[in-house]
Amino acid sequence: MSIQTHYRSCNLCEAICGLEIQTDNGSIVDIKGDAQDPLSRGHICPKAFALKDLHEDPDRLHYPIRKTDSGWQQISWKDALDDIAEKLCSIQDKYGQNAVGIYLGNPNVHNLGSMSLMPMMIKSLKTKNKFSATSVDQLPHMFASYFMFGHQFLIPIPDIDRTKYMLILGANPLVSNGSLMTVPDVRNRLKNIMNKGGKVVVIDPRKTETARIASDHCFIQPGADVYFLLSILYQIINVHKMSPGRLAEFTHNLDELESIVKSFPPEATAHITGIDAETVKTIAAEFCNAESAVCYGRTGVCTQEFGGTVHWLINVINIVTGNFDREGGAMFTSPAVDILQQPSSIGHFDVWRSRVKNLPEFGGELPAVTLADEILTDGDGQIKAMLTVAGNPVLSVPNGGKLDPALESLDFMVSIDFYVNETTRHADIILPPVHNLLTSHYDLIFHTLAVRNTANYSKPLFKKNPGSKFDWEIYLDLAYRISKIRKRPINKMMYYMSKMFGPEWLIAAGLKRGSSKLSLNKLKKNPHGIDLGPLQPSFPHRLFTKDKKINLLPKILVGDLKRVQETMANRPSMNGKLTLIGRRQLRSNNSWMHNCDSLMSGRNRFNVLLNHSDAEKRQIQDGQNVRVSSPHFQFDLKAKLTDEMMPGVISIPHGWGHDSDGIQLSTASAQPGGNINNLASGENIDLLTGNADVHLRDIDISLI
Ligand SMILES: Nc1nc2c(c(=O)[nH]1)N[C@H]1C(S)=C(S)[C@@H](COP(=O)(O)OP(=O)(O)OC[C@H]3O[C@@H](n4cnc5c(=O)[nH]c(N)nc54)[C@H](O)[C@@H]3O)O[C@H]1N2
Ligand SMILES: Nc1nc2c(c(=O)[nH]1)N[C@H]1C(S)=C(S)[C@@H](COP(=O)(O)OP(=O)(O)OC[C@H]3O[C@@H](n4cnc5c(=O)[nH]c(N)nc54)[C@H](O)[C@@H]3O)O[C@H]1N2
Ligand code: SF4
Ligand SMILES: [Mo]
Repeated sequence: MSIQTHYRSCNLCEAICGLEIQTDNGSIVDIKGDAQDPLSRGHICPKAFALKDLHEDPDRLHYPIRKTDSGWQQISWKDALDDIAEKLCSIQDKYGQNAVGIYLGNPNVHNLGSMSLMPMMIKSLKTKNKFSATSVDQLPHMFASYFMFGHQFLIPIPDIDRTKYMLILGANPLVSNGSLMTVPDVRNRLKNIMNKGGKVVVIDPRKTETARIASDHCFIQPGADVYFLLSILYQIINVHKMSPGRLAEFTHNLDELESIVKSFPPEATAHITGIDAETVKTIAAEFCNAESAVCYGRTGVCTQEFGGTVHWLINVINIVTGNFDREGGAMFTSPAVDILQQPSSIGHFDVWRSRVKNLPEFGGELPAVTLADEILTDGDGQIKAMLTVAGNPVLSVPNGGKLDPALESLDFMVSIDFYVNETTRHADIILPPVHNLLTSHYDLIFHTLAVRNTANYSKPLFKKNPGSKFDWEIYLDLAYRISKIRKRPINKMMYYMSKMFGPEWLIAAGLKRGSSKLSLNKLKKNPHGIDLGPLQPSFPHRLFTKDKKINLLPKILVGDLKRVQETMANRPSMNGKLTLIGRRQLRSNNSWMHNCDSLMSGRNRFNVLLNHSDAEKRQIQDGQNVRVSSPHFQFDLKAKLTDEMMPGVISIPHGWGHDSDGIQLSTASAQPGGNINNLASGENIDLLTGNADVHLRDIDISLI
């Protein structure tokens, strides 16, 4: 035995937990939490151990494959890359630049190579048809930050370790391990708020794992958060008075708020939200009276009809109560490598629109819900070829049922992914990079979104085989080939330095420019990571607005209240239908990691949660097989009766539906489930931001 111990941060989810991994001669023997990691303090979840399954998975791809009449065939990297560059360019020559579409999936934001060097490849294609998981996820946060603080990534983070009152809407950090709030060990961090005499209040149509440990929980009608928040704000302004403190000096339009909220007293919104006026008044009072407080919302309040406006209101509540940019409130990180300093990262909105549905771009991306339209609708600018990187939009975007055949109809498709999944199976060529443990890692994104400033560099656990490639090598190789065909100059310094040193030289340069003055060498010598302390007040200096002031009432956001009011007056009746919301599970990661034995073993967790009263009306009993249907699709699964669901609302996890041939489902214990995004029409979006609204309001459920 020659056991070696390695330390690295896990980059499967946003918590970036420190791992202590033991290997013996190339095999992983043990994975546990690194107790000395200053952020995660030894915490891990079951997915960390599944890194071993990922490493050993016989279904994971190791070399490029091409689809042929007799199935997938291995090809050389050179042939694959030459062919892809040539095909993408010739399709653009024939049909125009925008004929190549791009979809970027979630794991890219967890991947150093993608965050630093993928832009070279993307830019070389010069297409406006770019899509990503952002518009099925956090776009509303970015939208609100862009318009209020002048930068799409200047995202407020709850100062969870010091707050006395945390109001959580549409997030379940106990299962997700936190999002746009890198917060490993969140269970203990939340418990600490309560142990210190503070409160945690959860607003969610489901009494979630987080709600169960919180001080209080209120059910809310899916999509009604905007009304709840307007009523909270009404109370703050009319009863408790605004107390922005030092923020008043650099916040525009504070005095105009009162007229904006005047039509939303708690009595006027209770029938829509399902939260009675007294409860709203109590929450507003508690929030205002707490020594410090923070309101935080996440995917449940992003992927809905008014996601953008909800996130604006959350910021407004934190600002006008003085719980912004101060201890215990919503704060901002000072990351050792500050991606916000790149001028190109600031963002933009509505510089161009999608061809078919005329939807605005944000930050250079169009709403993912309209990707299928852009492929299927004939005409100038139609997408004829696709490049997907680390994504599975067939399962993750409403409506997957339309996207699936759409991808099959393309002239050419290439996917960069180490699995054949429901999306990549449509590709002509799949390029697999090496997986997480074989790469070095510095988390450019999640240090920027963390509840504490830390910095952590991870060395690769194993050396990759000479015949395999890092993600960033694939990006550089494709960018080089495409630029050569196009006779366009490539950024030589970026290309050659990166070819030679990988993305690490960019991290070294970023650290040097950063305020903490760390060096890559120092990080390498500190494998547990370096603590840079709690979040510090940084406004107005950190603001990116030209006048260094907070734009409290951006016209575009205030303007959306018209839609809010119209919808309030014309809520459609449910006609006996149910509303379907999604749910995440600890042993699952969106649509992937379902091939990991250690996660999939045990009972089948793919079920529909419904309230006893809804079950009784339909004569459904616990554990029975039921059919869930919408006008677009249906599938069968087991019913679990529970009072954790709000009456009229049911919950099914997303990311499932692995029922096609030849995909990553060799594991005997794997649970195929059904694709909830197939139930969607793909028409539901937040009209302001273009983010997907994943709530489905036309759902039937019946015994089979
Ligand atoms: N109904 C409903 N739909 C949702 C959601 C919901 O709550 N409800 N949530 C949405 C959210 S928040 C998100 S983020 C999206 C996720 O949606 P996507 O990003 O489209 O899908 P993932 O399941 O994350 O896709 C992961 C793919 O990336 C590959 N992969 C993993 N790591 C790497 C890597 O390092 N390099 C490469 N090249 N490939 C890699 C995996 O093999 C897998 O095929 O789903 C969204 N869809
Ligand atoms: N184990 C695990 N961890 C993950 C992931 C995973 O798939 N598995 N995915 C990762 C990704 S990509 C992301 S983006 C994060 C997401 O992180 P979170 O946002 O914390 O995750 P969710 O569990 O989707 O929490 C959303 C909550 O919103 C509630 N909700 C739904 N609709 C509404 C509504 O209209 N109003 C309100 N108030 N609540 C609503 C749901 O019931 C749910 O409890 O998690 C990340 N972490
Ligand atoms: S919580 Fe996230 S980062 Fe931590 S071990 Fe689990 S998957 Fe990895
Ligand atoms: Mo996400």
